Amino acid sequence: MAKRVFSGVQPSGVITIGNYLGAIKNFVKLQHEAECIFCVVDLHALTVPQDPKELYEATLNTARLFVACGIDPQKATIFVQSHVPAHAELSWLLECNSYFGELRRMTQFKDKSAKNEVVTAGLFTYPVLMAADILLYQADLVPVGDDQKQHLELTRNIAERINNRFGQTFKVPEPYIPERSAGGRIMSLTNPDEKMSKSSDDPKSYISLLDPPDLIRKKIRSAVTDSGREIRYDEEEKPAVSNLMVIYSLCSGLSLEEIEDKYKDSGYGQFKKDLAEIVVETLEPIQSRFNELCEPGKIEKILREGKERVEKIAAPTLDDFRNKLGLVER
Ligand code: AQP
Repeated sequence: MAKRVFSGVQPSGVITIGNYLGAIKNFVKLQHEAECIFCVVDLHALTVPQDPKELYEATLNTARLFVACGIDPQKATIFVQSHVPAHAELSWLLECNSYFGELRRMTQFKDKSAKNEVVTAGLFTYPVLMAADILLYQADLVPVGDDQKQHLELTRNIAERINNRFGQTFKVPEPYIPERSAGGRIMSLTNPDEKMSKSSDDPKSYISLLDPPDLIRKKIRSAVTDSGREIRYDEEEKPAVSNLMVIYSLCSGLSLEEIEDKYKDSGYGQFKKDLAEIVVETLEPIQSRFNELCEPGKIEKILREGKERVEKIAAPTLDDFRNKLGLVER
């Protein structure tokens, strides 16, 4: 039987080139090898304050960008998390089988709670909702960026705990995470010690998939570099240039060695100029497909069909777990 793949993206802003290279590019690849389910995880976005109108638009745009990036709705299933109430229900059932201590150790919670004035209970239990998203579909494989490694480990622990207590209930999923040199963690353009994030307050720190060409050129021109002028891949000594090289490599298809060789006699200026053009060329077809998908009703139809498909997959797993917990049939 084909392996099942599940992953999601939060509509907490416009998808960045980090989300694309770290996760979505792999979604596109995996749809040819496995049964794929990709979700716009709007309930996750609610864990930090959102403007309702922006969230609404970002949810539809995230789904449009899935398709624009190459996910084929005939091959893979695309849907919105909140359209399938089973996610929230399973999340509660899993919360009652998760521990305060293990959630307190999650580094994303520590980072985000330090940055946000308002720390919601939802931000704390976020990783359990993520576990529910994955376990509901008995997913074999979860393609994510490396910031989600710890959450995935927690998902596996929760699944194993429940299987041990109640008998086989959930498949224990495997992570699918690229190395850092292959896009697993694209860093901020303004601070190479921080991950690129779509919800950052500083738009210069990220390239969004919908940035117009001139803005992309400007952001890459002003991206921080390291001391010296050598184009060399060295995460320790040259974190900023190494990050730009990963973006260059994944967008152009050239290896890191080929890039080093190509720029052995030039400085950062030429490298950045070329990188900007390569990123513009990579995003141009995505942006034009995105514009086509803005036609009223187009993405909504894809999302309705997706919801109907996944509801059928989710129901038996949720019912089985409800029975095992002793909840009366409905
Ligand atoms: N910088 C990154 N490099 C590589 N992969 C990344 N991902 C996120 N940032 C990078 C991966 O993209 C997928 C979708 O991420 P998400 O929307 O679920 O949330 P996130 O991981 O919290 O991403 P952001 O962009 O930083 O969102 P905000 O700003 O809302 O927190 C995931 O597979 C993620 O690993």
